[in-house]
Amino acid sequence: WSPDDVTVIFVLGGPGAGKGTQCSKLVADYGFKHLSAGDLLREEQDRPGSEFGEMIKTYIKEGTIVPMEVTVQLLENAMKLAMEKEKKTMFLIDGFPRKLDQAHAFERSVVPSKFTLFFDCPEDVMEERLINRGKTSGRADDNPESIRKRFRTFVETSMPVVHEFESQGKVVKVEATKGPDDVYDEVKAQLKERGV
Ligand code: UP5
Ligand code: MG
Repeated sequence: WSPDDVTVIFVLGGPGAGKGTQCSKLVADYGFKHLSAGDLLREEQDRPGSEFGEMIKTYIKEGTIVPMEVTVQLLENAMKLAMEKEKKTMFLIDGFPRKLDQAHAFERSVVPSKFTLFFDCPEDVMEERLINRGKTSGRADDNPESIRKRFRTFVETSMPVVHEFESQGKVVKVEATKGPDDVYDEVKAQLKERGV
């Protein structure tokens, strides 16, 4: 496949900002293929025989970033599969890139992003959402200690990615504090402005 034939939109925002929620809505209305890096890593972690399972488990619990080779490969495989089997060309890459090295590697070796949809949300709001979800999610990182670590990684490691894309004029920022439908209305308006 050729990079000219695919459109990639990165979806970033802090833990619990609502990336997954908004991506599901976008899939229903626009036919994007939604690929969550976190979901792909959790699947790989649980895949019998995976040589990375234990490592991924540790990184996720500690809220740190899994070495990029693993994540980029999982994303690339999933993209190829979606192109071949589902004839998809439009991708929402959710929760990635969250470190500068990943951003550079992906845009160099896979495809440059069209832009980044960035969900801006205060920590206290995100924390409440995650604690709530933790009651039923079964996610190993939805506990107060892991949440604190995820917030720290987001500020220290992932925000520099957002700032770099911002300096290239490639960030579409959406305020993510209101309810899911209000946030989505703004997403749709912003995408329209960008010709999507
Ligand atoms: N909710 C959502 N929107 C709401 C709204 N507007 N109003 C009220 N409630 C709202 O939402 C979270 C919760 O809030 C849900 O209960 C939802 O109903 C509610 P969700 O849409 O799931 O938010 P999201 O931003 O997707 O939160 P998530 O927890 O998935 O974000 P993370 O970025 O922390 O998780 P992710 O799965 O992307 O990554 C997990 C870990 O994987 C990372 O910490 C890291 O260790 C690892 N990772 C890597 O190492 N490398 C990568 O490239 C990616 C991940
Ligand atoms: Mg998510």
